[in-house]
Amino acid sequence: MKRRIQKINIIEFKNKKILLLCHENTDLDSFCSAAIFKEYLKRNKIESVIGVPSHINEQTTSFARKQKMSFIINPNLENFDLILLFDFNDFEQLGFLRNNFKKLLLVKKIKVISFDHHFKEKRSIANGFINPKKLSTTELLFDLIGKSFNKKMFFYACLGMIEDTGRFLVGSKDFFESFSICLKNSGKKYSEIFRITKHVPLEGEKIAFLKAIQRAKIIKIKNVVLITSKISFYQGVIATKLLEFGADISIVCGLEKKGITNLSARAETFFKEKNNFNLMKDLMIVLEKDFGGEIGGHSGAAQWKGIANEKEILKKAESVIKKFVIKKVINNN
Ligand SMILES: [Mn+2]
Repeated sequence: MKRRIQKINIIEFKNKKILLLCHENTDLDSFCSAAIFKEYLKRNKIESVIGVPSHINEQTTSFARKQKMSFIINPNLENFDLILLFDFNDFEQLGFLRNNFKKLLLVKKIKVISFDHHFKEKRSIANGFINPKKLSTTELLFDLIGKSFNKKMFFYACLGMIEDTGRFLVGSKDFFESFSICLKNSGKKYSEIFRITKHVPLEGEKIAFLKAIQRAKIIKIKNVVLITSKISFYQGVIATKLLEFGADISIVCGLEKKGITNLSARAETFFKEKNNFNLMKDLMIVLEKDFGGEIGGHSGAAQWKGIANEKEILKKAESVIKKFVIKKVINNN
């Protein structure tokens, strides 16, 4: 089936009270996407407000401060009649706003549109502009409204693109072409933009990483390297780091507060594309069938969250990967 090319119809945004909502623990991709859209609406003489559920990460806070961009923490949803979601489409990522949001959908006629590059799930909040082939939401916006970008918007787009590719650990021809156009028109040096995306690990993160390394297990299936580890926090960040240690696939699992187990996985781009491997389809959906819970992410980075014994679910994940490799991977060189 050919993908329908979606276009923004600016009339739909006129005379509405618009909230541009970022996901909880807002990162640069989510915030910059909202900022790009705010600028786009402003250029069309439409006012809007950026909101974040409860927490915005340190990097994004300092960026917003330097750019003098205002945003509301925990906005009152009732004040709006059009809510746009940036870089997410899941009730889970609404943080403290979740219950109010759900209630409001039931009692008030409120329109929600999502701009997202994560796989759409059955439980997703809304339709909208969703394309899991895009590596960042800012890249998605560039495709959609790039023709009306100004300097600032090009600059913001670069940030989301660097952030979400783990500083170019993944990429594609289209992606780099778009990035190059954005950089050229941003009026910024590459080094300036790159510096903003630099992630300085917190003390707890460093300790968690060292512990995870101590506990790591290297499993070789044919010539595919799977690295697994167990840790109660920072599973996603650590799984990403493990790819740098030569893993084709990494899985980090741990029991978090309130008895919720989190299993995060990453797949190396070359391996993933060569073998047509997709963490969502080939791993998370299988885990969801056996263990219930909730899954999210895309082909190269995904997570499972729910109630399960960490040993059991990790064992299952390992066996799912083993089966895939034995069946589908011919030669990984
Ligand atoms: Mn993103």
